[in-house]
Amino acid sequence: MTHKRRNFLKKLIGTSTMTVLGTEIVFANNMPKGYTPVILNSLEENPLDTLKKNKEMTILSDRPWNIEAPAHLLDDEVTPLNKMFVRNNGNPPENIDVKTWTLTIEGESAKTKKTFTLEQLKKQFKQYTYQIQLECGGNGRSGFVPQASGNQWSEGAINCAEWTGVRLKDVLNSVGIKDDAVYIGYFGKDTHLSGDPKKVTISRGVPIKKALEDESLLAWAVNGQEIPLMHGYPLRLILGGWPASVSGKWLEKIVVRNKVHDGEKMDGTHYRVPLYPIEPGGKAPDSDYRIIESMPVKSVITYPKTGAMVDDGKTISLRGHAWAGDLEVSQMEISIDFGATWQKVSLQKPKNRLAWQHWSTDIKFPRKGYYEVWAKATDAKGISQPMVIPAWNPAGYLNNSCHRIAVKVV
Ligand SMILES: Nc1nc2c(c(=O)[nH]1)N[C@H]1C(S)=C(S)[C@@H](COP(=O)(O)O)O[C@H]1N2
Ligand SMILES: [Mo]
Repeated sequence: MTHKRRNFLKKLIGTSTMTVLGTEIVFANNMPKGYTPVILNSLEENPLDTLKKNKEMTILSDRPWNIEAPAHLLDDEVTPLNKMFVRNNGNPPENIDVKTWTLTIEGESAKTKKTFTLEQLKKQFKQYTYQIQLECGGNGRSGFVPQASGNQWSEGAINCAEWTGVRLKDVLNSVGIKDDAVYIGYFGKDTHLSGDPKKVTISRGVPIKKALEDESLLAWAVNGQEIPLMHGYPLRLILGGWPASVSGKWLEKIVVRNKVHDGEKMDGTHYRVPLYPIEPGGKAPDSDYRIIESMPVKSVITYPKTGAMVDDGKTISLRGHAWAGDLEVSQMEISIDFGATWQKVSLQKPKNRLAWQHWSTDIKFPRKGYYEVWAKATDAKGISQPMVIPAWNPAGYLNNSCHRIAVKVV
């Protein structure tokens, strides 16, 4: 229900003998002034419906929108649009006209400056589709003690959808990159929460080497549809395996830099972690931080849902996904005895580089009682997920500890 309509109803309730609800409010005279009958609250629109998101998604904040998926919603091999997490730093642009939307490539290390319409991008360059995993650098932040500042994501700021667009390298090469290029940076059309048009919400980037990878895309479609507004319509950068903050939404400009891009949220504790372990709640001098690049190995259990009740003696299937930043996942294990023993489970190859990998197994629990299923992935370099929360850092990045679910055998 719109605010207008709700206010209209409120007014009616205040002034008339109540027939708006199809019945009389018997004790209407006793209602405090300005009181909204509960029934009207329940008629209010669910913002998840308006945003075309699954009703089980969790809203972390509504200004800006930050929404995540509970782990069991991530069960699909290719994440559907309605289960993709949303991470906005500002407000999405309004009144977008795809026909006049342009992308400009410039910067001190670009040989020229060129501007493309979406039509030109689509016509002039070969199109590719890749399934790419995007994980917010702060996914899992809620696990840190003491609490680290930022959105308190649990496991669901990750997805792996199929993005279609042109290769960033094809476009950059058509503009020309100077020999001294080291980094690219993006600018999007979203607006700052303060309303100040001069303020940039976020402008991050990656080393030129990452930008020139085959899977680095300028995308206008996801899962065969136009990108939803919340996810960067009509054009976004896709740089898989790195904190998703480098995958700029509502993309209008890319700069080729002769130094590390110095855009908004490239400094301080933004997407940066201390070079060495610090005590929980501690600090490190600004010079002792590094920019997060490839994300660490991680996995999620998507079936069953935590809290599942299983009949004694019954075999059930367990499944989920695993990913490891720029690397492949080489092994997946689960434990049902709090990590005392681990069993290898079957793990598929990724659909393409930078896509997550599906794992599954069948399992029978030995007898009635409470169990936890823990899942642990190991990357191609032999590095595994930690069982406990890894290095605390001020902004709560890179919590890749094992996902755990509760199962009761009855
Ligand atoms: N222009 C712009 N791009 C952006 C952001 C943003 O706020 N503005 N958020 C970034 C962050 S922090 C993340 S995790 C991803 C989230 O992408 P999604 O909302 O499509 O899941 O977009 C990134 N790209
Ligand atoms: Mo993020």
